Amino acid sequence: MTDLVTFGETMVRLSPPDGERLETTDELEFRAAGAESNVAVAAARLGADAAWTSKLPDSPLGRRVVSGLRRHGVETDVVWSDEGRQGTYYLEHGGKPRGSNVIYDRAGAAVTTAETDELPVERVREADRFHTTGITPALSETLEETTADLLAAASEAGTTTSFDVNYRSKLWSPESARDTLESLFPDVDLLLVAERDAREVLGREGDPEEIAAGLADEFDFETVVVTRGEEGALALHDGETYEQPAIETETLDPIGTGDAFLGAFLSRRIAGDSVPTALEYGSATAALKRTIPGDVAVVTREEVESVLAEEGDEISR
Ligand code: KDG
Repeated sequence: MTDLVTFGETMVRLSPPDGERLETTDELEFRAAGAESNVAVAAARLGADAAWTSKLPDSPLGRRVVSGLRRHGVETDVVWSDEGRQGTYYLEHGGKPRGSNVIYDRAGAAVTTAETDELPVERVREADRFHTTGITPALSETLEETTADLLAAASEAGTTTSFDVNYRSKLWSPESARDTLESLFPDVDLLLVAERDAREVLGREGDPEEIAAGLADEFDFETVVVTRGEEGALALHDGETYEQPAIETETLDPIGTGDAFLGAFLSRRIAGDSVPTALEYGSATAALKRTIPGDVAVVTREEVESVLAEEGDEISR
């Protein structure tokens, strides 16, 4: 049995060196990145038996995505396609007052045609956990259906499902996102949502505790995690609320922070730890991720635990 199966698109990320503009750069750094595989990487690196499933073009770029994930210990269960392309995104790193700029070039990606019956549904049904995000159903009508089918299959089989809202304004409007996401929520056990998305996409009001309670009541989630950037995170689980402060970090690359947090959180829940312990691991892994270029948390469990030990020392001093 696989501990965790994640499903979504993994793109090639191309970025000019820090400060350089896309318009004039002569160099592009090459990485593989996708919210769901980022989660699998963090979980695998921290000890979970994690797999990622998707559809990729049978091309050097598709194979590069797979080798990029395997090197972190993620098992890949991929449908290889002769049609469709490798999704790509360009990232121009910014600094104040110029923010980072993301340009998607992912239309027509092979994954957008991924249908349920070509994917490893049995594996999802047999896994301990299944994870996907709000990016996947935004990519095509086919993927909207496939995401719904996989969540339903997992839920029916007793696989614990997690879902990160991960709203991307370059893919859809808040209104269509809300409609689609709310239709998926009945098959989700653990919802992770950034406080801003909860307000601006899901139309929630009140403080983070009220947001989590409102969502848990309406959709019967077992766990709701509200992430709050520098304010940390809050989790509501089985009626109990837990708060986790963020750990101070020097940010080199913030992309993938939420995925690192969730991958670490899931790895500890899979190992049988409590929600507050899983939140601590999530927070330490998220802080470490921000010091590492690229979308994935290239960390070890020892590093995460040493961050937690230092935090413990700070608190008791
Ligand atoms: O959460 C980080 C992701 O946004 C990044 O890795 C790229 O998957 C990605 C996307 O669709 O934006």
